[in-house]
Amino acid sequence: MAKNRHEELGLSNEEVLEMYKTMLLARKLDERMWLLNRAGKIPFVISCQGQEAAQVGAAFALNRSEDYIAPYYRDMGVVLAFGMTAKELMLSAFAKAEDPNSGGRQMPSHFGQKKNRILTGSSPVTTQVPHAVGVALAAKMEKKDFVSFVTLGEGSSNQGDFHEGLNFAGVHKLPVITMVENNKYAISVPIEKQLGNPKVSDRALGYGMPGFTVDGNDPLEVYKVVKEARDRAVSGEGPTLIEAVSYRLTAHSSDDDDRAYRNKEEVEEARKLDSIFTFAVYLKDLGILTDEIENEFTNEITSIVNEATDYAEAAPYAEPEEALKYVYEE
Ligand SMILES: Cc1ncc(C[n+]2csc(CCOP(=O)(O)OP(=O)(O)O)c2C)c(N)n1
Ligand SMILES: [Mg+2]
Repeated sequence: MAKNRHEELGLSNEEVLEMYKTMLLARKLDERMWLLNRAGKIPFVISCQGQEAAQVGAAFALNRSEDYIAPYYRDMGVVLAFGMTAKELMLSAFAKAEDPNSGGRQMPSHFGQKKNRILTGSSPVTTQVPHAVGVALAAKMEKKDFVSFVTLGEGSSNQGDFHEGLNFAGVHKLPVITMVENNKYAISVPIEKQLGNPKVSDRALGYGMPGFTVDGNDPLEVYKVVKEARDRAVSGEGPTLIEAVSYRLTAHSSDDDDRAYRNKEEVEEARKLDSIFTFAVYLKDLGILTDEIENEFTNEITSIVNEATDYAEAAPYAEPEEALKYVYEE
């Protein structure tokens, strides 16, 4: 019998099943988006595949009705856990008027949804870091109990915004949790050509905050470290830097061909650690994920993905006259 690790973290069987279901929904939506892209129906995909465990593990450790998040483009698992729906994500993929992220104005995966406290992001990577730090400053000034959570890739952690944001957060002891999703590539550039010190979390020392590197394929490990970071943040102990290590299982985006810079064997090796598979094994070994529940999840998710696709495909585009709406004051 496998060791029950979630009980020690205060997570119920229902909660871990919900985590798994959210990871699976992210994966299945992402897979559908690739098919739609290859069928010429949606213009662009940038995947969460390989990072769902880190995303969902982290999101479940936050207060999903009070905390603010500044996600990056791969964070489908984070935004689903924070209340964005499959239908809303598909509306964005199809760039339809009803897309709550930007009404079809931004590229897909540029998440933003006020009602779920999801900060809108820009295309230049890492700009979300100072934004999230600003939200944490607001929490401190207004003496509120929420925290701000921001994610980025390991390649993006070399941008100036990372240093500026984290140093400011360290100086002012702000309630912000920064999670670097280290998937070992920045487009075609492998990790050894990106980072002088391969351990991103070591940089925390320079900013005066704790830093941790965790297995990004293990949602429970990520949950634990984010939960502890949140506890410190709300008790006034300031920010935390977390690095969740996994692997990018797809090409960088639907416009990239990763066969040009990495071999199939490397990807196949990484697939063995894919959390969609390994977390299911954990839950099955404990008898929590039964065949019956697994079938139920598969059927439910298939119909959610189908309905979201059909709805978004049939939905109208924005009127041309709307193009400049929100750009200038009206
Ligand atoms: C400031 C800036 N420079 C370059 C780009 C082009 N670009 C988009 S994603 C990306 C790679 C980012 O890699 P990483 O931070 O590791 O994130 P990953 O895509 O691997 O999740 C680059 C260079 C950009 N969007 N913004
Ligand atoms: Mg990367």
